Amino acid sequence: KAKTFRTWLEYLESVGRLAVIGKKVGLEFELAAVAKKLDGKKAVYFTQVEEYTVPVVSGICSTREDFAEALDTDPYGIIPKFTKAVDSPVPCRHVEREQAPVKENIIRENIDLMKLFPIPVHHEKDSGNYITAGLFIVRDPVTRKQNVSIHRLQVSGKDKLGALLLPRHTFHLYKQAEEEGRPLECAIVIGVDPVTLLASQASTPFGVDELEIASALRGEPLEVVRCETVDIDVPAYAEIVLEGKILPHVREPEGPFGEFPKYYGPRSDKEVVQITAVTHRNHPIFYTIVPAGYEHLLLGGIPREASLFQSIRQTVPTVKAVHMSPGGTCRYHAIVSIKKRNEGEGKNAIFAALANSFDIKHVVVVDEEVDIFNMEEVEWAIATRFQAERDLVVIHGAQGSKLDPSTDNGVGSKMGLDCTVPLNSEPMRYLRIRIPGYDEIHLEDYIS
Ligand code: FMN
Repeated sequence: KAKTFRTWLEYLESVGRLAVIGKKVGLEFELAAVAKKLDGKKAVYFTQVEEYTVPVVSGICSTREDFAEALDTDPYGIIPKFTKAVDSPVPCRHVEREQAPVKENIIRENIDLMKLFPIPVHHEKDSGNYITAGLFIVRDPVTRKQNVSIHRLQVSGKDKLGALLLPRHTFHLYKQAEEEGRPLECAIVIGVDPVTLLASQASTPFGVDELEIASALRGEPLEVVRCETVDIDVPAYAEIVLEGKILPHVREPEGPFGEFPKYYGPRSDKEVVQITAVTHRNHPIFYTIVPAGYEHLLLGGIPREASLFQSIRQTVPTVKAVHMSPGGTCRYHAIVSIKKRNEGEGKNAIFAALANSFDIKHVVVVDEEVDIFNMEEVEWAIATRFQAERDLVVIHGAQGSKLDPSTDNGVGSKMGLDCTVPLNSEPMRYLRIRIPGYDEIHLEDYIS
């Protein structure tokens, strides 16, 4: 069901999880507002966006269950499956242009992105229309390995985009090219299956191609096809591909833009992508991610959890599960459950979590019987098992997220709460009250 963007939409429709909106919606705010109302509930398919013939989809995976289903597992199976795929990528399979639906239409001249596609304006103070769900693919000229990530893209002209490239892999390859005075070729892929979408967010060592992680997750090689004007391979069943190059020594204003922490990222001079060709399927479907919605948060959160779990396991082998909670933007808050065997391990888990990613700001460690995906349970553990004097860890002046407005340009404090029960405590003291037989009671048997 999750083989392509379209098969996934068909599946969602067949199980009643696709809201089809026939009413005409505006590109500015209205589309994003309706999609946001359905966030965490249903995917949405807008058939009529202003006068465009191209429909728009959003929210293809906005719950943990959605991602689990796309990956053919349950919510607790996501992290092990993702970790395994990151550890053992599978090469993609090249297909000819004739076998690639994304080549059904090829545009090389007079490209006007806003005429071609309904690219929305999402938030009040956004600087304009933004592509938020494009898989941004570049290639390392030395190893020939590709790198995939998502970058917000401001429509800055008919065939020009402004990009935010934080200092990670894409940025690194771009700087290398720029130092040699050449542009960096890229492809922006819109509308892929949810598994490939999730794979794009894997935090891997430099040199790993996220499309190969997608192949591993899918259990079969992803089919890819070479671009028309750049030396990049893209998923053959994508809805839309924009080919182009990031220009060397060019920076233009981009932003502000409403970001994942629910604040605006500032306007500044950023890299510019010149589009060289557009290819798309017949009757293409445009796809947008409403920033800071569950889809956006989970896409970043799930791969982070996989990496966090591995980091903690090195120090505390009995770590049971980790959760980057949506209230903490799926970036800043980590909830960790462990089976404590030695006193002090709760604190070790805090250190390991804070060392995993500079984004992690607050860590809560609980015993394994606390359901870390239920935030009321987590709060209960803080309320009844935590004493600040004994269980609190605070570190000042560490690097954090620059998008957290409470930091001083990223520099701020870290905090860990060890809510594990002392190993030597008297057994009744922390025994959770329980009504025998509760789980076996079905109310239907009692209420007619
Ligand atoms: N990262 C950026 O650097 N700039 C962005 O504008 C940006 N926008 C994102 C939008 C969405 C919807 C999502 C899910 C992620 C976004 N990210 C952005 C995060 C990167 O795509 C992600 O960290 C990726 O794993 C980086 O890959 P790399 O380390 O291989 O370059």
